[in-house]
Amino acid sequence: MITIDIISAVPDLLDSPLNHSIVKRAKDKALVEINIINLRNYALNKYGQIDDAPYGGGAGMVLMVEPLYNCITELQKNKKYNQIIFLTPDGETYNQKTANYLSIQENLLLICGHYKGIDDRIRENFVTMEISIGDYVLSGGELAAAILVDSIVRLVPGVLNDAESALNDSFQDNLLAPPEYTRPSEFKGWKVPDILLSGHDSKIKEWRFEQSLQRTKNRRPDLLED
Ligand code: 6GU
Repeated sequence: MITIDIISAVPDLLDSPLNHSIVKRAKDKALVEINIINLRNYALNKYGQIDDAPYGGGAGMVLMVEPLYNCITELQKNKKYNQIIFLTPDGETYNQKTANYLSIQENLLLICGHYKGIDDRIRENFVTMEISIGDYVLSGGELAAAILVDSIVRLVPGVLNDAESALNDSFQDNLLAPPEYTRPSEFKGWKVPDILLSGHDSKIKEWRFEQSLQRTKNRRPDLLED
């Protein structure tokens, strides 16, 4: 069982993505536990303050060190985290390899910041991994955290059934997935490739591999260099 705790100042942003589809099913089957911790509960005053203007000036607000410190240390009383991950555009770019690694951990803590960030002392003293989901800026780490959780959960044994198996996913073997079709076999004159209707399993497997390879060469040649 993997437990993922997520610290957020905007927990509502995580609601829908973590309560539908495969992630929901995994939670219902008790294959994963996901806890969302509202940073506001660790606010310093009755106004619910958790952020402040940056020292040295500049626009935007920074999440303060003390609420985060209190929140993290309280969570650490109950659990030893394998990784404490800060979602940030200046982190290491996320990929399937990192998803695979995270999916075999027991306890993960994700920290979502404002786009402007968090007091760096939290990064210096608690954070063990910094992850970005790509070279663009989001308003906060929540949507990135939802993406991490989704990609991790689908890799946890028992979450996907055989038909959905993550082994067929794009990237799992550094190849993009082949094209897929379903009924009808002909629509407006557009035909499904004959081979897929042939019932010849080994030929179909070969065709799919060839398609995967071609797609990867055309679209993502960088994946083949690894
Ligand atoms: Cl993880 N956070 C934010 N705020 N922006 C991002 C990101 C993360 N990854 C890419 N852009």
